[in-house]
Amino acid sequence: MADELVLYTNPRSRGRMARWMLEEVGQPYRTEVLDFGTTMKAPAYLAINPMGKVPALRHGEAVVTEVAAICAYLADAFPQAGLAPPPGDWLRAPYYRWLFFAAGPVEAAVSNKALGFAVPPEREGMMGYGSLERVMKVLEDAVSRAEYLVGGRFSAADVYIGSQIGFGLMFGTLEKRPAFQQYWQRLSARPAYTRAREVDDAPAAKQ
Ligand SMILES: N[C@@H](CCC(=O)N[C@@H](CS)C(=O)NCC(=O)O)C(=O)O
Repeated sequence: MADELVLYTNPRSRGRMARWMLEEVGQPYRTEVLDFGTTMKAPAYLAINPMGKVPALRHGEAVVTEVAAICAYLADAFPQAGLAPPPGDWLRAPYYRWLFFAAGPVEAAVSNKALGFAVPPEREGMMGYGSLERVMKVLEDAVSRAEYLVGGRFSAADVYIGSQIGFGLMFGTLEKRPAFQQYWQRLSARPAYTRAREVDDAPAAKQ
């Protein structure tokens, strides 16, 4: 039997991003829903993710946490889905770049803004993301250049950056720039995204 894929999640979490990626991959998987504060902090789950956060993914013996890492892992584990440039391809460079840019600078800049923190100009040099404005400009340029981020082809980098943009637009933590809205409109029309959203929005997902 093939190694089982298990998504540990809660429908009100970044686990939605990981589910979208799983739907893009198209392999069978099972879901375990955890409750904030109870099962998410219980020893059984802390053995999977000591951060006590979702999502996490188990694939046979392998455990991976952090949404960006889950997206990258799945793309490599199931190359037939065509969601990453193959190792050795030069497109691997922009692919890594946008995945890590979203997990680091974008996530930090948007979270700090949501908490009302702005980097004092004289400290921008020591902050990994510099300033929110700089990050937003780079992100805007990246999603405006072509239909997709890497080599004109949809990849796991689009799932992750697209998810960050989709969440940001939905929760008002991201400025509604036309480039973000157009990119998100394209991505959210994907059948895999719709399937993932329907599963997470179904009443059963909340139990
Ligand atoms: N850096 C993590 C963030 C995970 C995260 O913060 N998950 C939130 C839900 S969106 C969570 O599990 N919060 C519960 C808690 O911290 O107690 C990732 O990318 O997966």
